Amino acid sequence: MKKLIGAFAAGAMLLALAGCAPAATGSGDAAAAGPKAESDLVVGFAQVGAESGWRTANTKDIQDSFKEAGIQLKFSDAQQKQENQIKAIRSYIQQKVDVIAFSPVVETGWDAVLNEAKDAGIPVVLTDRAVDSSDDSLYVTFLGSDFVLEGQKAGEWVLEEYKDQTEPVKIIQLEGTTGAAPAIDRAEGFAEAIKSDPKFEVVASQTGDFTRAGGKQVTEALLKANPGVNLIYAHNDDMGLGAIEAIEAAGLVPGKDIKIVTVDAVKDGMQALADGKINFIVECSPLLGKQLIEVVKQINNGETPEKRIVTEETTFTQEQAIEALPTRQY
Ligand code: GZL
Repeated sequence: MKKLIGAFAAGAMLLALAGCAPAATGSGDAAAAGPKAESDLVVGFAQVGAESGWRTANTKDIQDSFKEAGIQLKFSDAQQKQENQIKAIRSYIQQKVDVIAFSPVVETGWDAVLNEAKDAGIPVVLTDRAVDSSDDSLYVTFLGSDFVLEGQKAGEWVLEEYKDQTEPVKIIQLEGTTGAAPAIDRAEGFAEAIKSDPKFEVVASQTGDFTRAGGKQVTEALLKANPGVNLIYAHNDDMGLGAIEAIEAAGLVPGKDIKIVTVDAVKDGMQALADGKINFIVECSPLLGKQLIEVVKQINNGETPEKRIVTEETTFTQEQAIEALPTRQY
């Protein structure tokens, strides 16, 4: 009997060494089987939706990057609903993908499904937005912008723009999706930056859900309720573009009667900046595809990626937008 078991073990070892071992299915046997051929890797990506120009650019960059890398991508669009993202993640777990990546539409409510991925031995990468969880073992890496810094940059521009003004500056804030990391953090960073000068007053703050239609609707209502507004701070270009429509419908001149500062720097926003309808944009890069591929390769090779990878980004004035537009990638 012992001889039989010995022969079986030797045979299994030979099979494994000859690469005939069952391909790693992401179910925790990756280490045992060693790195897979990159063309055999399968990544499940649960995207937020298609709510803004930024999101469209982000989706395109991720899909193009995976195609270029020759790594298989399963992709889902959650139409900005958390329950759809959770469903997609569960489906990727069932399919035993090698890595799950997603941009959490809101910060909370992920622990249960991320524990299911952990129990299935499937590593999770957060791209773009963070989760608010006490257990950071639930994800390998968070790859995305520093949204608090983005809000601070917007606030610092406001401080400079109005430094010689003594009378009050009335501000409307167009918030991103309620509960989303960029909305929470951009509001925090902006408030932090302007709190030093009491002439600034945020007279109203409401979510436009990161969409152009939402930005227009909320601006129409808030302008009616708050006469004499000087500035609109929008958490993304799309809501800022909606605000432009509302300001013009009210017979006012955007960029002059009411100044606008936004975040993202997507092409439509940069065009409005170059045209003088927006006054300043803080960039938030959607081009996360290549960095995500690098993280996937590190995981496949048994390496440990950085826990937090912050994307590089800048800011644009009207003059800088005119210069940058011709070669703008998104
Ligand atoms: C920021 C991203 C935000 C963008 C919006 O990283 O999550 O979501 O600023 C997008 O345009 O809808």
